[in-house]
Amino acid sequence: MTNSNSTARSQALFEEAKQYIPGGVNSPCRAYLAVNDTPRFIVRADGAYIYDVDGNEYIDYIGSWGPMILGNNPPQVREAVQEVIGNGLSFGAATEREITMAKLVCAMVPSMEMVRMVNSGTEATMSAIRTARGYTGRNKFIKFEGCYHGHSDALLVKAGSGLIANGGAPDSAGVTPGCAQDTLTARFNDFDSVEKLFEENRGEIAAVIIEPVGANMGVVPPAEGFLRKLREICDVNGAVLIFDEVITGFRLAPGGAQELFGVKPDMTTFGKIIGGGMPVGAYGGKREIMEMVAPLGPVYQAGTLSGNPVAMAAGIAQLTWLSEHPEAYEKINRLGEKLFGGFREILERARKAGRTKACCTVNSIGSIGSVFFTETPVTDYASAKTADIAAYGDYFRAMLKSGIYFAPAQFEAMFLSAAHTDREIDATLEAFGAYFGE
Ligand code: KE4
Repeated sequence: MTNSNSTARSQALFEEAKQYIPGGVNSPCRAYLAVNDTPRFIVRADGAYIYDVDGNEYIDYIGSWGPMILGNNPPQVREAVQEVIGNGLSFGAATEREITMAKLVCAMVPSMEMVRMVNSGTEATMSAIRTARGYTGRNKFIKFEGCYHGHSDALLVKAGSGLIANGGAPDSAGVTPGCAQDTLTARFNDFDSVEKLFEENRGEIAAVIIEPVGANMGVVPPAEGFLRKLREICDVNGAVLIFDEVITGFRLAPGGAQELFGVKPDMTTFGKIIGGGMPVGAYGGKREIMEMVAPLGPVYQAGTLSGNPVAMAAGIAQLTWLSEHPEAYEKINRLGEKLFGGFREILERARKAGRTKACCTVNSIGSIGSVFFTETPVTDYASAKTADIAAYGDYFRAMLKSGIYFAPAQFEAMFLSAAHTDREIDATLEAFGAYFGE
């Protein structure tokens, strides 16, 4: 691609946006603050590519932060939306398509016996915690430092993603001590820290919520046996094990991380892929737990646009295609291996050649991964935080100039899609190699 790399139009739009929208963006992850650059305003995306308002074309490794597993603007999803949009955008009433979606999710994810649609991952995790509290009659729950589960108050404690993008505090103003007092935090991949909390809060812990693969402190896979031990300690203590599979769901396997690792949670939360790019989240799991949810049970949760007919059409089209094309997973996992393995080889050569910028650690699993600018192996939040944010910013800006669109923050994931091919991977490896002096 021969990009002008002009950002004139993006800059002008950003200045205007900042007058009306906090920070000029509707989500901090898009602000490019952590990489000290101008946010690229996007005009369209197609397949493995995304295009900004200045006419620049990029190979896309964000994919709308995960939803675009089929690639951008996939015809299967677009046509499904076009088919239904003429019937009305929303009814606020029950529709058959919601049954189709619920049955599809339960078929793809065996631990799901009953599911409720919401409009975001945030709503899904917030509702799952409330349901677990209602089901157990307990107040406290455990989350893990560096994991991000959306922006509901009780979960904005030692969280990841945009909270730590700029090296900031992992907590948020406006979350009251009352809201956060029942949120206990353990360390990812440190089972002793979990055991300690259960001992100190015996009989008081309603749930453990975890990203089965951390992806909001950068990508951090679970240590061997870690998830199984969480399963066991929750069983012993009668706590609800919640897998937040907003990123890993329908991506690491059709049944998500729980299928890949063979560990069955009591509840699972979804977002991103389940909506095919439309605003959809979902939570569900064991029938006896989900029967606590209104109108059946005493745990209240509602939503004007939950199960929206257009969003359901998009999500059903994407999930149906994924469930019928297991080869898509072979492809994105192969390309992931090639890309992240290629990064490691380039860095090894750079290290051997003594080129200074080669102090990086690459974590990956399947079609997601992160390049951390630290020589420390990254296995949790503390080790992720040793990364040099400024160095990441320099790398990000250089790669963007080479037409490669990575996450504009060190503590995010990169996402591949079924629309990526060897051509994009080879071009990315070439740009990556050039950056590290090859
Ligand atoms: P949403 O409310 O953004 O749909 O989902 C929240 C959420 C929940 N759980 C996990 C594991 C997540 O990764 C997310 C959202 N992820 C961020 C990216 N790190 C979304 C991007 C953004 O906030 O703009």
